[in-house]
Formats: sequence, structure tokens, C-alpha cells
Amino acid sequence: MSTRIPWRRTALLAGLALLTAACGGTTKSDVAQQSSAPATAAASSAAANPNAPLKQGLKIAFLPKAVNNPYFTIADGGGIAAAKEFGGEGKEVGPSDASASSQVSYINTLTQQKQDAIVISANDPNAVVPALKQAMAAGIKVVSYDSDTAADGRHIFVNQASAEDLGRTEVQLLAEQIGNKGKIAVLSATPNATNQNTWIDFMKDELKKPEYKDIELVKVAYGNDDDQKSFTETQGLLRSYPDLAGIISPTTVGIAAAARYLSDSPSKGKVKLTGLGTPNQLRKFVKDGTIEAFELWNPADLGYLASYAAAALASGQITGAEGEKFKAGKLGDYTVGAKGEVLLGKPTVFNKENIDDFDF
Ligand code: RAM
Repeated sequence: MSTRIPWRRTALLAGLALLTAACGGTTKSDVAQQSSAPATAAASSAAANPNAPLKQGLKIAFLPKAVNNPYFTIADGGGIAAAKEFGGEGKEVGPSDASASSQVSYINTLTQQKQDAIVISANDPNAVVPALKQAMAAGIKVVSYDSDTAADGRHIFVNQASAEDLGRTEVQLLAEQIGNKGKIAVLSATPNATNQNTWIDFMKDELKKPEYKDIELVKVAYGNDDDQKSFTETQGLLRSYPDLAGIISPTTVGIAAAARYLSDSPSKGKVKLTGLGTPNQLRKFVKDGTIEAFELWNPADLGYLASYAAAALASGQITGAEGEKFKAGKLGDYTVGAKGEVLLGKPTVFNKENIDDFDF
């Protein structure tokens, strides 16, 4: 099977991407696949020198989806700690809302400041690309982590876990709890988030399997990674679908707000809730019976790995090409995979048996 795309279609797609970027947002159908974006165009032409020492005094800036999201406080804390370890200087800057274009002005400022690397969790795969391209043209290395940009907007994507695995296992977790039957909804983050949209696509694919024929996905709601909006959206879901069997919320902000709503309502324990959350935010809801099981990776490890990837790029150890290797401190050795992707590892499933073993 040929993978060549006729040039006219390529030009059309590029034009569409520009148009979308100009509008400051990416619609669902334009969203790049979190782990199947086209081959990275950003890998530098300079050859990698795996034996180059990590440079001292590297300035690494973390640009999360939003700074008031506790998940990113942990992730960026891990990244800043890593920078300290290798003799660099890490900092976190970013918007207080996760809207599509909210990160652009921060990228421009970081470029003017001549940071050595920008580590970004993209609120929109395309809206940030023109600014990131300018940063790269100024010699700044760009690492996406958590939520990818389009491939030409970064050198490397540090992915928390296989997107396919996450999407499918979340459906499996909920299906088991509702006996493979009933109406379900997804409470997502923002409509443009690369990571959530990719996971939701895999959820939909998983739901096509015959064992889930009695499960109906009635709605994908968006809480915008805003606590209050996520709370209200949960309320709306229960009002619109009084016979709802369960909710998957693949966002730490969404699942915490949904759990708070459910735990105080007659639906507690009846409407099942799963998704991605931090053990510290959800411990009490596991103990009071609102949540049976949910999953996540260690956010601090994600930030830590992204920080080392940024340092390896800025020191010339790697360029972002497949097969290059680098060391990530206490996490050990990593290899750059296809499409410039570095994979952190497998997520953990938390339930009442193991939740007290985790503190993040
Ligand atoms: C929220 C954000 C983040 C996502 C986690 C699971 O904090 O949307 O991007 O990875 O949830």
C-alpha cells in the first residue's frame, strides 16, 4: 500500500492547517493523532552526538495547559527538579485557562528571553505551531509533553502512556463496573486538547467491539479543565440522562469535579465514574464508594523525563530522530521512537486496595 499523498492534497491540508491556526483553534477533525502524527519535520539537520555532555546552566521553561491545574504543578515540579539535577534552571509559566490560543503569547515571550528549551503541553495541536516554529528558528529546542502539537511544532513528544492503551482500558474499566450495559458519557477537558481527543477516538473504537453492543455513548461533554464548568457539566449530564450508567472523565480536573458532584448526590455509587485522576485528589472518593477504579501515570516522572529530553536536545545528544538514545537520570535510558515520540511507560490502575501506596 502506498503512503504517498498527492502534492495537491498536501498543499490543501497545509492550507487548511494555516487557516485553522489563524482562527486560533482546531476543530475535532483537524486534530493530529496524539501518537500517530506525521513524521517529525522538526528534527535538526545537525548530527546527534550521543557522547556530548549535558550543558550546564540550561534554561528550561515549562508551559502547561494551565498553571492552576494541580496535575501540572506536579508534572512541572518534576521537570524543575530534574533541571536542578543536571545543573540547569527550570521554571513554569503559562495561562490560567486552557483555551486554544492561550499559550501563544507565552511562547513569544520565552523566545525573546532566549530560553534553551520550551516544554509544552499543547491546548491545541495547531494554534501554537507558528509561534513554536519561530522559537525553533531562534535555536530553541521544543519538547511537547502530555498533549502533543502537530509534528512540525516540536522536536520530540514525551508521551505519558500509549494513547491506544489508555483509551481502551478506560472503556474496559467502566464496562466492567456497569456489567457491559447502559448509557455512558465522556466528560472531557477542552474540545481541542490533542491528548483527550486521541484517547476518546480510541474509546469509540473500543466500544465497537461486540461485547459492548449494549453500551451507548450518549454524549461527550467538555468541562474545559475548569473545575466549576466540569461540575456543572456533570450535573447537566445527569439531568439530561437520568438513566445514565457511567461517566469516563479522561482529565484530572474533570474526574475530581464529577466525583465531588456525585459523592453528594443520590447517584453516588450508582452512576459509575472512572477516568484519569491523581490519587491524592480522588482518595476520599474511592474510600466513600463514589469511584471504584481509575488510572494515571506519575505526573512528576513525566515532567522529569521531558526535562531530560529537553536537555539532551539542547546539548546535541539527540536531534529527535528515531533510534537516538539518551539518559533520563533516575528513570534510566530512553530511546526516541517513531515520529519523535518518547514513551514514559505504563499507567497504574488505582483502587481501594492500592490507593494508599501513592502520594501524588
Ligand atoms: C488534565 C489535563 C492533562 C491530562 C490529565 C490526565 O490535568 O487535561 O492534559 O493529561 O488531565
